[in-house]
Amino acid sequence: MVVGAESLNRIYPGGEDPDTSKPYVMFGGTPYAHVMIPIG
Ligand SMILES: [Cu+2]
Repeated sequence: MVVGAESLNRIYPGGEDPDTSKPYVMFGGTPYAHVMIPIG
């Protein structure tokens, strides 16, 4: 996880039903926003 960059919301897609096969923003727009990056 990559934590603490609000600007990530403009780079990676988010939303409530993200494509988890690609990097996506979790908790976008909150202080807990971070990018989830699939591994494996
Ligand atoms: Cu996460």
